[in-house]
Amino acid sequence: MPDFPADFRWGVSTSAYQIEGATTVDGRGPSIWDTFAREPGRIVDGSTGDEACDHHHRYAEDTALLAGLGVSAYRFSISWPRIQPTGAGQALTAGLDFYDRLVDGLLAASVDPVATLFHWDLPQALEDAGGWLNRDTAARFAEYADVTAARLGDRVKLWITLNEPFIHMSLGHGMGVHAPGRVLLFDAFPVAHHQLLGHGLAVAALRARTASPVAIANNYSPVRPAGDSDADRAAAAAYDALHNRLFTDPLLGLGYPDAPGVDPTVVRDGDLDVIAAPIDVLGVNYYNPTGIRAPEEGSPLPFEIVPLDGYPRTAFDWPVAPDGLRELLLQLRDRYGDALPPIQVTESGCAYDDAPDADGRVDDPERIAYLDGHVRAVHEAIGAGVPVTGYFVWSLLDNWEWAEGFTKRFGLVHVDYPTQRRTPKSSYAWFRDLVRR
Ligand code: IFM
Repeated sequence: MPDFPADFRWGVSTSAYQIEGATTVDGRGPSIWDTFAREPGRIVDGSTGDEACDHHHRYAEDTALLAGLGVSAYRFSISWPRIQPTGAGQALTAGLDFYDRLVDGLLAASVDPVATLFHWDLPQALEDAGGWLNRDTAARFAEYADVTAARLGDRVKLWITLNEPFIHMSLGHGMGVHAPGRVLLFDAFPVAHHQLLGHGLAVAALRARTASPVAIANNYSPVRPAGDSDADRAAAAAYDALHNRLFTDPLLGLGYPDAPGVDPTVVRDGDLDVIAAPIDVLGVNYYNPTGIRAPEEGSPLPFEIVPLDGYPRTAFDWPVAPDGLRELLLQLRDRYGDALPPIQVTESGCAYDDAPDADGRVDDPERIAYLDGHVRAVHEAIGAGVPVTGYFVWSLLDNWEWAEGFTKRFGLVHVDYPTQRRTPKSSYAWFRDLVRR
């Protein structure tokens, strides 16, 4: 492996609903994922995040795993309904206490706490009032950012406002396969705008409470047209605008791109200035490129997603394409030039059907190959002049993978859910050695 700058940030990521469990302790309110997971047929194995990895009780053991890994940063998310059970009003001391203990434990282990404020677990009470379709949710989000940073702002080293607002809009509100399960197709645009407005308002709230840098974590997927026809290229451009530009152009001061569904009547005077408040870091979550062709006649979508041939595949059937990460990083630099802040790859990882062998060891050579390829792609992008300053593996632990329940394992650490026993996989040792070097 080639050398990285000495101050390069190596980390791992998780999110609250996927690992914490303890969904009814200390006054936590229900989130949209508690509700959605209980609806028959929503989650492939019928599970919920009620227990997940029981991290709320086992955070000290998990902090020891982070210390053993030697990472310089840990990206976790804060559960909004743990802090404000109905998404408004006074913060719950007990909810904040949990993150306070976690943050102090991380600092004692020399691991920088990186906190995401919204990783999809909206308080159910806000959803009942319209959720992200309701402009007021943006103001509520800023209030939550304020009360959270009032308690943790002196110790969190990087704040991330939203995780993957594109996925929350498209899977949660466009296609209905994630919470809250709405099927609005392109009428989901207000969800995009109100998340971005909430981000901008939260940036201001965070700036008032902390000197730590502020970021957003977007999901990106470089787009490959299936063929050379004008129709395929137009379809690829439409998908690219939706997935890769809708949540980045306005952040970097360019306003909304010409993407399907963009509705200027939702955007009020001054909103775009709020959204374009400078950020210190752009978080980039990358898993795979997307193949696109022109849609069949009569399709409600202006594109069709097609499998990309010629790549190995993960247990999620996602293509393993490290070249896509390099391409994406170069594309961001070429697209945004001087407006592009330093990038940290805030998620990168893969699911495989990892299981302990007869000796209890979990060997995951595919994950090592995956990570090796993606880390090298980052190195090449840095060599080409892209300002990348960090790389976080998704994920520390096998965890509750949303609509896939417990069926997809992304961790460097295997979790046996019935016993909650943690077993570091061979990729954990590989990543530890990389970080040490
Ligand atoms: O598990 C998710 C995470 O919550 C958001 N980014 C993608 C991961 C893998 O699907």
